[in-house]
Amino acid sequence: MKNLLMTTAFAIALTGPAFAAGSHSGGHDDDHADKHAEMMAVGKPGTAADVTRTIAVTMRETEDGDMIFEPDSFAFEQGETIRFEVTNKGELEHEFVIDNAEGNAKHKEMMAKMDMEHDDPNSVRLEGGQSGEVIWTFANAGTFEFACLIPGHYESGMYGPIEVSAKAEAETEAAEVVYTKGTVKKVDTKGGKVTIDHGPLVNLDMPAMTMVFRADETMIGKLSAGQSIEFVAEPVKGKLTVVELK
Ligand SMILES: [Cu+2]
Repeated sequence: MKNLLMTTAFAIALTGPAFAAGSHSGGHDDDHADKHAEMMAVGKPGTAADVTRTIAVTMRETEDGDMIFEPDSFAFEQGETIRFEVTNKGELEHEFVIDNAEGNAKHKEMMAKMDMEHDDPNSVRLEGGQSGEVIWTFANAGTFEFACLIPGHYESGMYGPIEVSAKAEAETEAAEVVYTKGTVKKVDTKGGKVTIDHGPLVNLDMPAMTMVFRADETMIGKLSAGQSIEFVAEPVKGKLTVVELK
């Protein structure tokens, strides 16, 4: 009995770290613990509810003997969940597999030895005329690859790059608007301009100074000389413009 218990404890101890190590390819939070086992460098299986874009993908042979995907490349932003609606418009069987280049190369080697039929969430295999789909979340930034790994097909042209760009940091910064303190020096209602003696403009990386800003009619109406304000300025059509006021 004691032995059995120890064995179980040992097994659990082993499973824990092994599981964690295998899943943390991107250093992500544990919000989908159950999906962690399926996390790959290229991302993880997505759910229909999270789909941000649907993309039609065609697989077919060409008259000059090539085999192609249309489109032949993809560009996504980190975090996007894509529904690939894949149609085999060819006569031969084809598959659509997403992975990184190394993963595809490894799989291709294995398939050259023995035709394996994948049924992983990152792939769909279709007979000529069939349609199917793959829903995938591109959780990590990087360069990945989609391919058909049926022997000979990759070499005939069935692969292309998937570029996943890192989530723009500006986006997160924009979420928390930083107001700058200032004093209105002059208001030019006709010209749509306001002169403000202001503190540092953090979002524009500008030091404190007195500067002329553009402002639309509504904004101008709220401003008068001598007034102490807190405002946000942004370039609008190349001109620094007061866009927020409190
Ligand atoms: Cu193919």
